[in-house]
Amino acid sequence: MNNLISASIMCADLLNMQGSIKELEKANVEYLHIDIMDGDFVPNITLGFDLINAVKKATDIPLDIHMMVNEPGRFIERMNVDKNDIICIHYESDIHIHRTLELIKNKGCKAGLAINPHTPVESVKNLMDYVDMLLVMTVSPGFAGQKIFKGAERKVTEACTLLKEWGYPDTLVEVDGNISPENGKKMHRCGADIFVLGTSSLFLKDKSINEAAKDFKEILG
Ligand code: S6P
Ligand code: MG
Repeated sequence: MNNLISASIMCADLLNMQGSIKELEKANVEYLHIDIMDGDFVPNITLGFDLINAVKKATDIPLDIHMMVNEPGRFIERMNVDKNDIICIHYESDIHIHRTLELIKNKGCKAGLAINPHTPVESVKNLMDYVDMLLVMTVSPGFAGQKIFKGAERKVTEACTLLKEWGYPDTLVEVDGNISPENGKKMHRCGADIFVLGTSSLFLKDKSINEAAKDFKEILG
């Protein structure tokens, strides 16, 4: 169990991305979470590949790229990443998911696999040899500012238990969606390692990023 913060930059000040990244560096967040959406796999369109590559040049914070696109294998080559970065694809988005995970591993970075709230954890068992991080979505993907789904605690607990049972105790478990300090604490108790923070806890009107990140880590203990 870790307490790593992945800052969701679609929730940052998009007109001042450089300033936001500087603040996130000062706050010592462990990852920058970059949401890529195609308007097809999810009903929204957000950040793109040119932004990923520009952010990569601007900071040493590792990237945590969350691909919410159909057939993500088409885009893996477009991304400039290194061994500390994660490219995460959705189980539901690709018929040839094993081949796409291999493509990601061949780039030399870490491979992440995400599952939607309705996808059983058991579905990913045969893929875990190719996966460094399992992202358990705690909302349906597509938008910031949603409410955590009711089965989230049970599902994250199940994911952490099954990974150990299957022989993958070092595979990281990430949670994404409405991770407020209160929900973060619950997810931490369930065994999650990486916490995607957006409008619920890091990008707030009444607190700086630095203060919000510090408060979140303190709450996890
Ligand atoms: C949503 C996306 C997420 C959001 C994050 C926002 O589909 O994958 O990464 O950016 O959940 O956080 P919050 O606290 O607004 O839910
Ligand atoms: Mg995300």
